Amino acid sequence: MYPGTMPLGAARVIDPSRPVDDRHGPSAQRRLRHAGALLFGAGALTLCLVTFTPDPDASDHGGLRLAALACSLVAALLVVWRSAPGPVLHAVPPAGALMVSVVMALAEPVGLTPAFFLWPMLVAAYFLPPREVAVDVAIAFAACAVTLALFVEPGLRIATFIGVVAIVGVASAVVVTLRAEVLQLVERLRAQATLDSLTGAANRWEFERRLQEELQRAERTAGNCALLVFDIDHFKRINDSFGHAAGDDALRAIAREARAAKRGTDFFARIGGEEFALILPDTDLDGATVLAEALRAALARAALTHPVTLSVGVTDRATSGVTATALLAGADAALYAAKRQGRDRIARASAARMLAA
Ligand code: GH3
Ligand code: MG
Ligand code: MG
Repeated sequence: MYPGTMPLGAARVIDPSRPVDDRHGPSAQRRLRHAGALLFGAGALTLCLVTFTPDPDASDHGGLRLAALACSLVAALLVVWRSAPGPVLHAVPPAGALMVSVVMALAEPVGLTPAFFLWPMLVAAYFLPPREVAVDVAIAFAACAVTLALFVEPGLRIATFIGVVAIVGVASAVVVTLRAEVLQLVERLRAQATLDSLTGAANRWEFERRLQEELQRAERTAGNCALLVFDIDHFKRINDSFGHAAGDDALRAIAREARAAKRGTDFFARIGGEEFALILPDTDLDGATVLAEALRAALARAALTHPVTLSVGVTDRATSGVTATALLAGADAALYAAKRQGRDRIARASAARMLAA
C-alpha cells in the first residue's frame, strides 16, 4: 500500500445521503405512526384512569369509556398498519384534536380536559412541516371554540379558550423553532463530517461510503465502475521550500482542476494528505485513463504558482474486483507502480495482480 492510504473502515451505520429534514422517508413515516399510536394509547389510558377513579358525578363515564375504546382502536390500528399511507399518518394530529373535542363535550365538568389539545399539537409540531402545523393548530383551536360554545357553560368559555390558545400556541411554536434549529445544526455538522475543509472535496469517510454505494449500483446493473487515485509528486518539497501556506494553495488549486476535469456523475474526494480519488461510475479502465490524461494535461496548462506533477493509479471493477477494498487496493498498487517507474505518469492496474492476491 502506498504511504498515505488507509484501509477501508467498518461498514457505515449512518447514511449521510438521507436528507436531514426527512419528513416523508420510511423512517419518518414509521416514527410518526409510532407517535400516533402512543398519542391515542396514552389518551385511552388516561380516559380509563379517569373513569375508574371515585367521582361524585359518574354520569359521563359511559361516554368516556366509549371514547377510551375508540382511542384504543385507533392506537391498535396504527400499531398493526405498517403500510399506512402518508395522508393517513398526517391526519393523526387533527384526529387527536377532534378526539379531545369529543371528550370535552362529554366530560362533566370540563375541568382540565382542554389542556389535552397540547398532545396532538406537540406531535404535529415535531413531525410535520411548519405550514401543516399551523393548519393543525388552527383546526384544534376551531374545534375547541365550537365545543366550548356548544357544550360548556358560558362563564367558563372565554377563559378556557384563552388558556388553550396560550398553552398550545406557545408550546407548538417552541417545538417548531427548536426543531428548525436542530435541523440547521445537523446540516452544518453533516457538512463538517463529510467535506474536507481545505479543498472542499469530500473526505475519506464520505469517499468510502460513496464507493460502496457505487459498487452496489454497479452490481445491480451489471455495470462497471472505475477508480482513479492520484498523489502529488514530491509535494513535501513545496512545503519545505515555500511553506505550508503555499502547499495549501497548491492543494486547493489541484482540487479545483480535478473538479473541472471530472464529469457531473464522477465523485471527487481527498483521501489522504496530498492524495485524491475520483470514483467514475459506468466507466472502464480506458475511460479512467482518458480522464487521468486530461487531468494531467489540465494541470500542466494551469498557471499554478508552484507547478506540480501527478502520479496516477487507475483501475476498474472488471480488473481489480467487486469490493471497495479490492478496488482501492488495485488503484493503490497502480499508483505505487507509477511512483516506482519515476512519477509524473499514469499506471493501470492489472488483472494479474488480482489473481495473485
Ligand atoms: P512522493 O512523490 O513520493 O509522493 O513524495 P511526497 O513528498 O509528495 O510525499 P511524502 O509522503 O513524502 O510527503 C507528503 C507531504 O504532504 C508531507 C506533508 O507535509 C504534506 N501534506 C499533507 N497534507 C498537507 C496539507 O494539508 N497541507 C500541506 N501544506 N501539506 C500537506
Ligand atoms: Mg502521499
Ligand atoms: Mg506525494
